[in-house]
Amino acid sequence: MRHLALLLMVALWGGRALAGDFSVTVRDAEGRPVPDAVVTVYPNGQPTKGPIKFPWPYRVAQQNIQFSPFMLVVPVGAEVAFPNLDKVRHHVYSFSPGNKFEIKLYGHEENRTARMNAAGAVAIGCNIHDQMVGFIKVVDTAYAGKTDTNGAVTIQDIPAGAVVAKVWHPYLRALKNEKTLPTTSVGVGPVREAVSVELRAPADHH
Ligand SMILES: [Cu+2]
Repeated sequence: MRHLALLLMVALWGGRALAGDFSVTVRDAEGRPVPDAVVTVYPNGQPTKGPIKFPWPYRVAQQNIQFSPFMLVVPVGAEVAFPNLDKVRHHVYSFSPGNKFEIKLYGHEENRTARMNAAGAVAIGCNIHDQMVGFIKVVDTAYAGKTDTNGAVTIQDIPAGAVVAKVWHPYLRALKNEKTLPTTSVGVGPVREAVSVELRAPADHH
């Protein structure tokens, strides 16, 4: 029976690379879904060699005196656009190591960008509006995504085999706000994991 199952698997997957999906659900200590948690998966524990491209836009708009989205995942080297959709002026900056930048934005200027040079977390703020808070997670793996409003994310087509998987959230109570997930391998089928994290209250950044 085992041999038959294996033969069937080989037959089904013959001719294409073995890969699997990895779904993660993140909840806080009270069981509430945690959106905007970033899951990164490293096949064999290694960063991706060569260019990484995600299907979503590398863009953080300012709209209604807020950053939209609150959390953006981009690969190392990405040019991130910062369109100002408000009628007021914004002055967007980051002091995060490796990714410091500062841009003065006037209404509806669509073409201002900043390059994210280093993997890591980038906290962004506005010099004019203290309440504006956002984050860019710069990653060095092609297998990454952020949780939706249900706290769920699926990373697709990860090469089958050993992986190191991590979850990061700016308010996660852990070293570097990051936690390694128990999952250590993905296969030809889907792998699911539910993780519980402890969050601290957002920092008062005045
Ligand atoms: Cu502003």
